[in-house]
Amino acid sequence: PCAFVDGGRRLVLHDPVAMPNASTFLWNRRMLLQLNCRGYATAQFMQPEPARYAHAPVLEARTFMQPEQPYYAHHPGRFCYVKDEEDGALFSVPYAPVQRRPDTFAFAVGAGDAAWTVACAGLELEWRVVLPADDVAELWTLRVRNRSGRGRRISLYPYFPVGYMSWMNQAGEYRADLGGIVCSSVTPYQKVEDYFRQRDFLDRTVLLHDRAPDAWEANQVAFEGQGGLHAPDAILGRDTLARGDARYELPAAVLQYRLALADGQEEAFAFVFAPARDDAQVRALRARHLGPGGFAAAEAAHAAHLEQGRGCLHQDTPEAWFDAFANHWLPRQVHYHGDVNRLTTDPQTRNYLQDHMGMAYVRPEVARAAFLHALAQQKPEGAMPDGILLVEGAELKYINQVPHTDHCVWLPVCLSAYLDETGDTALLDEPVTDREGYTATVAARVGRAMDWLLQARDPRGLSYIAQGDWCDPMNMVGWKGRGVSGWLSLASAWALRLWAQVCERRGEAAQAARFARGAEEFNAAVNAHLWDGDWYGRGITDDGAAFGVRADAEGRIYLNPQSWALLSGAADAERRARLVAAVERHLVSPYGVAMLDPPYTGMREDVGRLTQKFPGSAENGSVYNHAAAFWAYALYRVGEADRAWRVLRAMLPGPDPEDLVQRGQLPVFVPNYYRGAWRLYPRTAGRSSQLFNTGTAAWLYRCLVEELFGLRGEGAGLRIAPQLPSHWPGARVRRRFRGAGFEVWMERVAGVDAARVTVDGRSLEAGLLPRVEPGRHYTVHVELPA
Ligand code: CEZ
Repeated sequence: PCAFVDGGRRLVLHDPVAMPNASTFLWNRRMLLQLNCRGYATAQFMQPEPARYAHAPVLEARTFMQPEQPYYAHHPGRFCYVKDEEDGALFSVPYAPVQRRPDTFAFAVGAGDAAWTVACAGLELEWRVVLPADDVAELWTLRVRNRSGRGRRISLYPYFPVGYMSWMNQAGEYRADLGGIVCSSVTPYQKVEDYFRQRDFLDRTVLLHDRAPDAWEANQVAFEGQGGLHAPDAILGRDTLARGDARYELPAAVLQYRLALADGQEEAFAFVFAPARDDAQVRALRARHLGPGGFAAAEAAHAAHLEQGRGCLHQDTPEAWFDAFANHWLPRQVHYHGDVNRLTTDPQTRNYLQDHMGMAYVRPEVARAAFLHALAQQKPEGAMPDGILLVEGAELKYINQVPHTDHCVWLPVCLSAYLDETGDTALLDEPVTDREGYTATVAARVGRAMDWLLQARDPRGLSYIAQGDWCDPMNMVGWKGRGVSGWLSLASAWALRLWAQVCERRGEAAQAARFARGAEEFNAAVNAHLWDGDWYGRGITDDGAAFGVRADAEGRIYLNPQSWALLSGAADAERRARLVAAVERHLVSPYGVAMLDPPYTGMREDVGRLTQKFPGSAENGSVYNHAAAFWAYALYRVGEADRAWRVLRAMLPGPDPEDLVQRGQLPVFVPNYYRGAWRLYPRTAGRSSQLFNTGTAAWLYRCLVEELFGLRGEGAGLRIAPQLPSHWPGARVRRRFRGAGFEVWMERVAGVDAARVTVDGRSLEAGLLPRVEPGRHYTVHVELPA
């Protein structure tokens, strides 16, 4: 149903219903727009909290971004009805609300735009949106061409639902002086202090045009009448829209253009859909964007911003489909996370740190600033807070009000990746002052975070979990204060080990030894209390019951402890072999590696709300790609290249059409999960969450750069140790690294028994290029055993 074009820069979906929820997203520094192939849209902008200018028709709950959002007829979207004035026949682009099958359909998704080309009843329409670089506005163009071989009389009705803006005050009207429909509202509140906070909100939603319409409608109910959205009364019951308004009624923005088109004639229209505060802002929007060249200038500026996120790797392998994704789309998704922090003002600390781990490969200067920003919020006792506040006045919300104990772990994990990538050891000596006014260097602060992990242990030497660790909804393992996390104990071990290495390189031998010893203690404690014969258990509850163990009928085996036991070094060779086999047997499914198995089918009060999630969704046994990415990374670290490749490849849908349809996911971002429970619910297994906020992106990119292609920074140099899957005869890669360029050519050669690396014709000792000169271009040849 879909194919990459333009060297992978664009993806085109040719069917509006084969993958009905397939979506893409666009963002700039201030807003986010998710569009699905049928025209439904979800937009948010920062005010400074995420806010909407197109709403559902009922009061919406404020929440974080959800997986598997339902789409329904009145869901916000961006549509254009097309009526034949002669016979009254109706269709709409892109597809909804009329849902008449077009003759041809193309949903073409680019880095900075989304465009539909739809041919129906002799007419061809192009419907396209771009975002400006730094302004909250959607810039839409509509082109219509008559291809019917005769003259046509038609009406076009761009329709932008605005929805239920407010229970206090909402209205809509056409404003000829402003050139469009203006819907106004007052964001509801009750506390007087909110008045002052909200006084300057952009409480209007406007649809501005470049060509004056023949008629309009600003009243949703009048527009639909009894016909409903499939056949609105205002379109089918009359020649022209009634020029209506909404007075404390549901507003909508509908325009009408009546056209007589000769055969072959084309007409074009431009629209701005945006929030605004007042008339002055509406005029400014118009002046900025609807003047000559406005859209083109905005698009160019936005493209320039996106170009900064192009990543550090370009690959050419036997899997062209994967290459397209990895060269254009994956770095874009990594960039999105680091660029706007998932459009929150209080990202979860672990997300913030991992998102910026990804940014280390894309825009390292942004990552650097983020690490410093996070460390300035370290608590006096060395712990990291649950969320990082990004703007003045932001508050910890939602899940960030629930105590999780893993946040310190991500400091060494993410910083060591940053240091390897950039060689920026000066960061470690940067002083960081916190809100209490206490100043300490980055290195000292991470050391304190490690000490915090070391003291947050129970008498067995295992990490307390409180109300969650990496797994947010694992909230009742330790809420009484005794439960421990096996995963976190292993993660602490790995973090301590990584940090011990950094200390060692800095000549802090005593610290290094202490942290290395701490790592061993954690590993030993997990081996003593949580090795279950074939795999590691997930934790021990407040009441002393180990879970994620053979004895459990549900949630018998969890992926994360296995992954991190490989990373932390807890598992010796025999245990390694056993746990890898157990994961293969219990967790590997046709759609990737599940996070746990079997999924829970009912509440387990000593594990928590994770067990209440629908079996196979999210943390309850889906193919949770973030966890799968840890597993892939861990497999690479122990040299299991083929297994690791299979895990990575399963994150990307297609090109097999059946797989694409089953997952419903376009290969333009990796979703946070695919449904699991493939034995229990095969019909829904594999279905994508369509949620593009995920730590997966950063880890997947890291896996490609450092492990699959094996181009990982080490001290002042570059370690070259590819781990291509055994069925690949070779690959070519271009890599940007610390200001130098590398052209790497890898191939399997018969008779070679260990990798041989030459750089500019000279052979390298143990694959390590000891010093990299910025500005230089290197040609690398790697011969791999056949
Ligand atoms: O959120 C993610 C978190 O952002 O879940 C991950 C966690 O590591 C990330 O930090 C695993 O738990 O609260 C919930 O139940 C939510 O389902 C979150 O767990 C989940 C959301 O799906 C992401 O938006």
